[in-house]
Parts: sequence; C-alpha cells; structure tokens
Amino acid sequence: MTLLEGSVGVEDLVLLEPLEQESLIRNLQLRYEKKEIYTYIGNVLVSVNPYQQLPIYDLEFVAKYRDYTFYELKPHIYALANMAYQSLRDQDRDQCILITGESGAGKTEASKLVMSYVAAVCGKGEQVNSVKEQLLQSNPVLEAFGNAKTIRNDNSSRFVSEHLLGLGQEEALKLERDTGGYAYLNPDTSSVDGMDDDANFKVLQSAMTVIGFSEEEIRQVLEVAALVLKLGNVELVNEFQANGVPASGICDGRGVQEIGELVGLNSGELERALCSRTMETAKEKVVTALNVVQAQYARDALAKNIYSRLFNWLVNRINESIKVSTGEKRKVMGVLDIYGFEILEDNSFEQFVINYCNEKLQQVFIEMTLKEEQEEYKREGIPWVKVEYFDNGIICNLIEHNQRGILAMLDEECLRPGVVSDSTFLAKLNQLFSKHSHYESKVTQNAQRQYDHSMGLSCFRICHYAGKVTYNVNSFIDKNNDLLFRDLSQAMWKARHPLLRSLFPEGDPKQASLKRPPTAGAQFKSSVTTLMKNLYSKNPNYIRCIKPNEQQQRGHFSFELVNVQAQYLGLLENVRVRRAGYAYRQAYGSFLEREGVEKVLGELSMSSEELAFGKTKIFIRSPKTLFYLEEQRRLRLQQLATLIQKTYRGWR
Ligand code: AD9
Ligand code: MG
Repeated sequence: MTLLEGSVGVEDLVLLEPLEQESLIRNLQLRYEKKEIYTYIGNVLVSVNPYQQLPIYDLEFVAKYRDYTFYELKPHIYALANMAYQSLRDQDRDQCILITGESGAGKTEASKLVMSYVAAVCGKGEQVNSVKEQLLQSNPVLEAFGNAKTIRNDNSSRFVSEHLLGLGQEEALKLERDTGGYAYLNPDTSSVDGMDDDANFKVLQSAMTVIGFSEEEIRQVLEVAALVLKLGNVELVNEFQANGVPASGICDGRGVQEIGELVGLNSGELERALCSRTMETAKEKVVTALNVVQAQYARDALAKNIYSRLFNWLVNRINESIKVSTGEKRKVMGVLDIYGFEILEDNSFEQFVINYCNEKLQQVFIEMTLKEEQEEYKREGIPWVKVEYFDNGIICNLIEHNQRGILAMLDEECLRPGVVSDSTFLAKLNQLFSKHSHYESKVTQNAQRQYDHSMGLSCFRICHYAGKVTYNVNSFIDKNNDLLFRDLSQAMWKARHPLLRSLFPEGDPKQASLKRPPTAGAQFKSSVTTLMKNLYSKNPNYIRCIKPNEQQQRGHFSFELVNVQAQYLGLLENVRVRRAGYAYRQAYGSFLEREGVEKVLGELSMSSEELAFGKTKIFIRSPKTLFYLEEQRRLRLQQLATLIQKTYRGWR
C-alpha cells in the first residue's frame, strides 16, 4: 500500500499526522481534487460523491480487485465488496454492508456498485444467474416505488414516486398523464432532466417480471399505488350535524366512487371511515364525527400507511422470491442503505428517531471494531492493550432505557389519562434529566446560570456522539400516537382487492382487540432492536458517504459542508477508535520473514512499546513510527542504489 504520496494525501486516515478534524477534511479534499473519491479508515470506506461517471467501475477493475487483498490496491468500493464477499464465501460468515450519509451523498449508488460487484464475481450456473438477475432487477423496482426527486437529490430514496405514471397504464388505472393533477405529487419535482418516465416504466415492468411477479400481481401493485394518488385528491369539507357540532364530508363524490371501483370498496363505507371515528370501550361503541382538519389528517395518514405497507410488501415479496430460488440454507449479504445523522434548523420527532438509530449504529461500530481488534490480537498472540474511546452507551440509554429513557417518558405521557401535552412531556424530561451530562434545556441551563439564546423554551438538546442537536417538542405527542383509526384499517380490509386487503390484516374484526396498538416510538425502538440483533449476528462492513457540495456539481469541494458531515458521521472518532490499539499492521510475507523483520527493526533501536510481533503480522503502534521506518527504507534503498552505481562504474 502507498502510504504517503504527498499530493494525493494518505489513503488511510489511520495514518494521518497530525490527526485533527481539519487535516482529515484537507486530506479528503486533496484526494477528491485528484479524483480519488475513496479513502479508508482501516477497513471502513469513506466515499465522496464525484457527481460524474469515473472510469473505475468496469470489468477490468472488477477483475483487478478480485485478485488482491484489501490494502494492496488503491482504496475502492470493490475492495470492500470483495473483502465482504470473500469472508462470506471462505469463512462462511454472513455479511452486512452498512451505508450511511446524508441525502445525495451517494448511498444508493454505493449499494448498487456493491451488488453489481458481487453479481460479477459470484459463481456461474443457471441458479446463480437467475438469483443475480433477480437481485439486480430489484433495484429499479425499489427505486420506482421508494424514490422521488427532492431539492437535495434528483433520485432520493423516499416516498411516492412519479415514475409509476407511465405509458399505456393510465387508461386502465384512470390516472391522468399530467402529474400536476395529483395533490400528493409535487408539481416542481414531477419531471427530472435526463429521465424518461415511459422508458423507466417499461424497465420497471420487465424488472418485476424477471423477479417473478405475475402479471396479476403487477396490476394489483399499480392499482394500490394509484389508490394512494387518488386518495390525495379526495376533498373534504366542513359540515355540521343537526346539533351544530362540526363534522366533515366529501365534497365531490366522483373521486371516492372511482376509488371504490378500483379496489372493490363501497364508497359510502370509505366516506364513513374517513369522516368519523368509532371508539370502543368494553361496554359500548361510540361513533363521533371528525371535523374537517381531523378528517384530512385521517385521509393523509391512510395514504401514507397504504404506501408504506405496499413498499414493505414489495421488499418482502422480492426477498421471498430470491429466497425461494436460492433455497433455504443460504449465506446472507445484506446491504443497508440508511439515512445518516440529521441536524436541521428545526428538529422534530423524525430527526430524534433517525439520530437515535445512528447513535445505535455508532455503538455497534465501536463494539464490533474493538471486538474485532481484540480477536485479531488473540489470533496473533499479542497481549490486549486497553483502548481509550468515548463509549456512547450513556446516550443510547438516555433515549431508550426501558423505564427511564426519553422514549419511555414519551409513551408514558401518551398513555397517561388527564391533560397531556408536549409541554407536560418536556417538563417531565427536565425534571428527570436535569443532572444528565448529555441532556440540556432552557430550564437546566438557567439552573446552572448558563444563558444560551439559541435554545427555545419548547426545546431540549441532546449531546450526541456526533454533536449537539436541539429538538423542538412540538407535536412529539401527536407523532408518537400516530394511530391509524381502526375504522380505516377495517374499511381497507373490507375491500375486495386481494393485495390491499392483505396489507391490513388488523382490519379483520376477528383480529380486533381492545389493546392499543404500539406507539410510533415503541415501534421504531423495536425495529432498531431487531436491526441491531441482525447486525450483531453478521460481519459488518462500513461505507461512509459524503456529499461534497449542495449544487450536485462535479469537482467542487466545500470544506464547510464536508466538515459538518464528517462531524455527524463521527469520522474523527472512527479514526481514534481504529487507532486506539496498533494503527498499522502488515503481513510479514509481503515484507520480510519474521526473523528478518525482527533483525532489521532491532538494528534501528526502536522502543519495544511501538512494535508487536504477531504470528503472521507485524503491528506498529503510531503512524510516526511507520513513517520513520518508511523513510529509513527509502534512505537504505538510495544508499544501495548509489553503491551499485559505484560498483558498476568500477567495473568499467
Ligand atoms: V438519498 O438519502 O436516497 O436522497 P443517496 O442515496 O445518498 O441520497 P444517491 O446514491 O442517490 O444518494 O446519489 C445521488 C446522485 O449522485 C446519483 O444520482 C448520482 O448522480 C451521483 N453519484 C453518487 N455516487 C456516485 C458515483 N460513485 N459515481 C457517479 C455518483 N455518480
Ligand atoms: Mg438513496
């Protein structure tokens, strides 16, 4: 591996000297300007979005990287994919590739590169080929349903996508071709330069066919997606009951009628479900009318629910078909494209849960990295050295502790009878965490005579591993309650449309229980827990993606923007964790055999603390030592060259 090629910076940030936030960013910048978008932190890959097609992904590169081990060639996403793939194949260890970074940083592109690399190198044979094909075809399907154009990324992985509105189908689905006609589609973002909706729609259909969707299934998926768009256009208006109490109704019956026909649902039933709510107690059923704001909320909640359930169904359906064709006993390589740490101007419940998830991912990172270090030392017969690092367990606990965590407090507040509000929730936090080293609010600040004008009265702040984030508690209670009224799920379950119906199993009256469904926070926490279990059972590989500028422009590197992301990604902390033991290690074979290495290093009278001789590798503690050795090697080679030259002249 090249260590210091001056002009392109270090290829591995573990070797950076001096190690500071600024030198770290400068190193990335130096490399980016030379189109070296990849840099390592040990076996973690940092990738800076090039916003241009680089000639580094063709089959020649695949062939090169499959034949070398991780550190032998320039940093590359293929090197990481190869390491994961070989470990899967040779050591039989399930792999997980964790890709984090903010919107537009290149997560989805990275996951596609990993998948295409694995597809290119994994064995041949009919069965393998069909799995490969299915795997690669899952991308266009997930993108069509999961992506949308946003200000930050033309092809952002998220909610309703407009690619669905394609050729030929609008007839059958009774959709309008002009996407401006749908309330749920943003008119500013409904077309993207260089994207051909009709062509993409064909790609989508053929991809679904390759994966194994039947024609009937494809039709049903499109119908459910069309239903979501149509729901957005259902206009609700104020009405009054005979006793003067506000209620709501549907303005123009045609929309509901169309929905009814599309999915086999009685339109009166749908209207009732949208505009009223049934409360059940053990003894009686009470039906109350919703006012227009509540009814709109119910309509949007239903649409979001249908869409996200459809998306989950698609993911499961794709996984199932891949599972079936590979047989049950299989090794797994999971690719997780996950939204990174988020700090906006105004941070709410969504940022709180995203950041909680990232805090947990950091915990996995620390634990797994240290565990792996420890195992390597054991394998090599080197005594374990204690590692100093920041353990973020205290922050995870602050959020997720079963009885005393912020999420538990929020649930308690949501379930407590009596008058609850976002501010009673905040008061509770302030009381409980006034002395917590990672919690702040106006109240705790005032108590400590700190006057910070940036903190509002309705806010609390958490000192995350990646930095401080101020959250506004407004609507935390509502968002946590995020209930889909039972009337709505029951109405969906009554539809004659098999797919739609299957998405709402709890709508079956036989399933209905009086038990309250879990809160959004509790659901999120439980999926984070499942995810963590899954990760701990696999060998993790990390890709940290960085967006170099806000303009989606090639060649431009904004120091400020990257600095903020590097902070949120905890890159400096990553380097520290990696460097806490021995920064650098190399197999003897690629240098000299062990005895030779010991002799040479003995000659140089180095401190024994700096080196450890493992069974197969030499470990060097600090980069300074390594650079010193490299310098010595260069000098010796120079001397040798001069000597040879002299001898040669002597002969003449
Ligand atoms: V979001 O959170 O889903 O909004 P991502 O997934 O992080 O976001 P994405 O992978 O979609 O970002 O990348 C954004 C755009 O950057 C892509 O559409 C490409 O045009 C561009 N990109 C990203 N990575 C590469 C790359 N390795 N080579 C070339 C790239 N272009
Ligand atoms: Mg994405």
